[in-house]
Amino acid sequence: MAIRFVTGNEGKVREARAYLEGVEPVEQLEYDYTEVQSDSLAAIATYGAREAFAELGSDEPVLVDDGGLFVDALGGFPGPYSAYVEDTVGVERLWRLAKGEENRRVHFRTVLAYADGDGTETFEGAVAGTLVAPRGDGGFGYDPIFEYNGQTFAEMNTDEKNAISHRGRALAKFAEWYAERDA
Ligand code: ITT
Repeated sequence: MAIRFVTGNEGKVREARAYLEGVEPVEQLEYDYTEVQSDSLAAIATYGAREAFAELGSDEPVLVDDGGLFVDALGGFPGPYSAYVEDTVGVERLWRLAKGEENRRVHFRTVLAYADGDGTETFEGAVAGTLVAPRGDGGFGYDPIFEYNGQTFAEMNTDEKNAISHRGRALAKFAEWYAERDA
């Protein structure tokens, strides 16, 4: 049964599709679920997945992905507000804001929430990197300013990014759980 990935972000879908190839087909579905205000990504994703599954009808499971970029020197900013900051401040200006800091450590975190008729499960993934001046044309969002092992995420192809990224790690946990559940 296809999994409906509820998101307006095609980059997330591309990565999930590549990772889950051979496991389940992934369809993008745009539905504006309620994003509750919370510091907990798991709470935001769980609420969204439950609501989407209930409202959309059909038995097909849904997946919601909520996450963001956490800059250590800025107390974790923009964190859960990453989408808003990307739209307002922008990636280049976030870099300029943080580049004066001595500590350039950053994290990407994400929580995938999966909902079907049996309930909701969450899977978390995180990766640490270094904030750098923008490089690369691939990926999406903050990828050009996130460096891991000398390469920005925007300089990697989808499979290379999936092998180490926050989303790849969350998808790995999901795929393992999904396979065991079906067994
Ligand atoms: P949906 O809510 O519709 O899924 P969104 O892009 O608004 O799409 P979020 O609310 O989860 O997603 O916001 C996450 C923010 O963090 C957003 O600005 C993304 O571009 C960024 N982000 C998330 N994962 C990323 C990744 O792997 N690489 C670069 N930026 C990422």
